[in-house]
Amino acid sequence: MSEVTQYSRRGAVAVISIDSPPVNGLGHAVREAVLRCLESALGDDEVAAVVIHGGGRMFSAGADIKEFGTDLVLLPPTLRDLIDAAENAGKPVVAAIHGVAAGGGCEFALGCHYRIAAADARIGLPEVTLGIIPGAGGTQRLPRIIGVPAALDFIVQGKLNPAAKAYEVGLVDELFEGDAADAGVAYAEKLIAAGRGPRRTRERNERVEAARGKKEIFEQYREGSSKKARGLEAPLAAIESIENATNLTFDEGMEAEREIFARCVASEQSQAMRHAFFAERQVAKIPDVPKDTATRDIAKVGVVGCGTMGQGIAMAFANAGIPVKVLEVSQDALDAGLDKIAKTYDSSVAKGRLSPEDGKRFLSSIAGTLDFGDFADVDLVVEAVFEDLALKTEIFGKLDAVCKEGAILATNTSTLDINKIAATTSRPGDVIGLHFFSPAHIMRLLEIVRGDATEKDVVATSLALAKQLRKTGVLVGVCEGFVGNRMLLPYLREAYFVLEEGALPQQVDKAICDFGFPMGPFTMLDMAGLTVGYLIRKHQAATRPENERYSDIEDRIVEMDRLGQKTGSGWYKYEPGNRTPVPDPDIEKLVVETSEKLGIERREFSDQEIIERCLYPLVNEGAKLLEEGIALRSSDIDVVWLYGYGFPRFRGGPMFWADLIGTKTIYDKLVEFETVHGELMKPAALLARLAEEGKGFSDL
Ligand code: 3H9
Repeated sequence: MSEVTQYSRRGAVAVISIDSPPVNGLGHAVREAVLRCLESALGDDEVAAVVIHGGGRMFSAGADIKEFGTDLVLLPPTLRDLIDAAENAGKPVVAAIHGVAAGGGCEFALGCHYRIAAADARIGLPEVTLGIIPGAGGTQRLPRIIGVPAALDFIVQGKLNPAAKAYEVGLVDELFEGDAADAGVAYAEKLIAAGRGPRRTRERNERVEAARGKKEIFEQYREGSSKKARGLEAPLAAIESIENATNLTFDEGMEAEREIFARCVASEQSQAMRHAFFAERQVAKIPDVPKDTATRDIAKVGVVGCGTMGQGIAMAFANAGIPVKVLEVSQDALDAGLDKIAKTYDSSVAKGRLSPEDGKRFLSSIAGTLDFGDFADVDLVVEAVFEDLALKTEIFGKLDAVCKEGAILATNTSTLDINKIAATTSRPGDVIGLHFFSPAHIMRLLEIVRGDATEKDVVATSLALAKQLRKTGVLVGVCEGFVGNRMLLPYLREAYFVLEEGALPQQVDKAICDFGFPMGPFTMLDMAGLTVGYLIRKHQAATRPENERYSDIEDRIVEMDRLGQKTGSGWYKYEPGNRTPVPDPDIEKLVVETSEKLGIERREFSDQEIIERCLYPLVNEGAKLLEEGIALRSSDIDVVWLYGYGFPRFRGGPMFWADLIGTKTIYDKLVEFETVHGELMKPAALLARLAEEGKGFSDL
């Protein structure tokens, strides 16, 4: 017994409970305590079998990720020492899994002689999602238990699998309902009665031998993985280690796994992915809004506007089991919007992404209305109409008049000043921005925009709501474009300038894609449609300094009625029914003519230069957002870009990536850019300070 374990005896069965909330991570103190319990059990003549289970919510979430990169990982007993001790035990050891057994937690169970799992448990080796491979024998033991093809699926996909699946492939021996310790003891008693002894995974060679020399299994898997997990090192490293299990002895395979794990854990990709893991958990922690802040109940929701955004928002709520009323100004507009929603569900059902029952249920929880009076009983309204301040304030006036006291009034504006909107109501404390990203029922990011007067419980409710909608909510302050779109602006601006100076859209897109984004800026623009950007630029023209450089190429494309994918052409052209962008000689001509008109001599661009030109100004804008307090933390900015804009996870987000490159390198380059391209490239004061102090954004 210790602070992190409980030890008890039930007849001839010793029960070890791992008791280290919140997730029973196998940090050094836990490993040491569990090993001590195990030694006690094995040294006790009255004990005939041992059960290991997790106290609290789960068996174990695996190694303590915070220990990576510190000496604690290698401080004995290591996780491998602990697992070896269980496997080498002379009495049967049973792992009784409930909740989650992930990573090292699952590996611990694989080293036990028998495994049973609660029917609703989830089991897996998600290490690749952290840029590493299972490093405590998972790549050697799992294929010995479930065979090579299934082990490849488990380890390379890195998912937490339902217990039923784990049972089906033979990872667990039995499923149970109810308490894990009770089930473990009952199972152990059955083993004792049947005279079953230890069953050591390391000795079960049959299934790995079956795959010996069969290179094709692995080649095929590598090919698939390079396509699906473009640019990622860990899946390939995991395949290498599993292949070793088939060709080497257990001990040799373990040694090779240790080396591959060490290589992965030290890689920039793993550092970045571990950063992302903690960043997305940190994001919900708001210094002045404590975790126990009471939240408001959100049981019924209203959405104003049934255009593309309104439809997606309505579906996001419906999919989370929250009934929605959607308001439009005319019956025609309402019918068209609801019809589109029905079609979207039909298409998800047809593609097998949604069961017909769910499709029906979700659709039936969305009702239409033309009457603001129908919002009298809703707990939250999200306004999702066109970006026009006068229109929005008019709507908020109506909402203010009809909505019940305590209802949250949210706007989905992506550019407008929420404080101005709030000020026109009698309840500015209830007003907040909920900035969804299109398609709103799919995209994970939700920017939660806190106005000057927004109440803390409205912030807390919005963060909880994001979770309920299975989204990642990031709290940001009021400014034009908030965090995401404000940083998008310099990124796109430089992409246009680079065209004027010599590159072509397909070259810029390829460079950005090779960097790891799912698509480059021009493909993205075509997909999103060019109209909104056009209108925003026209709106901004009034405040743009006269001598500021401005690229009008995209305006001219819009004026040619090329509005993006939906019209069959934009920056690229598209074959009917095909979303693949095809480079268009007409656009190349337009680009070259623009350079001529501007008197710019076109030149070659390397991919590296494109990355620096487009992404350094994006980081610089991030620095300004931190200076202004619009973003709380640099890691919040990373989360916005990971979830809203496809910034490659293996680079951790723009601010983490900037730290890896070095703030000094980025600052120096921006200074150089400023001398050539002018004021727009001027480094932020914060970036200058960090560069001078030799610090990164994560030091803030
Ligand atoms: C590994 O095992 C390597 C081995 O192969 C080899 C070693 C040699 N470590 O997610 P939650 C924290 S690699 C440290 O909100 P949920 C988390 O940050 C590991 N901390 O709960 C949060 O902290 P805070 C492989 C961890 O119920 C708190 O616990 N394992 C770890 O929504 C609650 O977490 C994985 O990749 C950890 N391993 O989800 C599994 N796990 O409260 C990683 C969590 O301060 N974990 N924390 O913000 C998960 O996927 C989820 O936590 C889990 C529970 C699904 C288990």
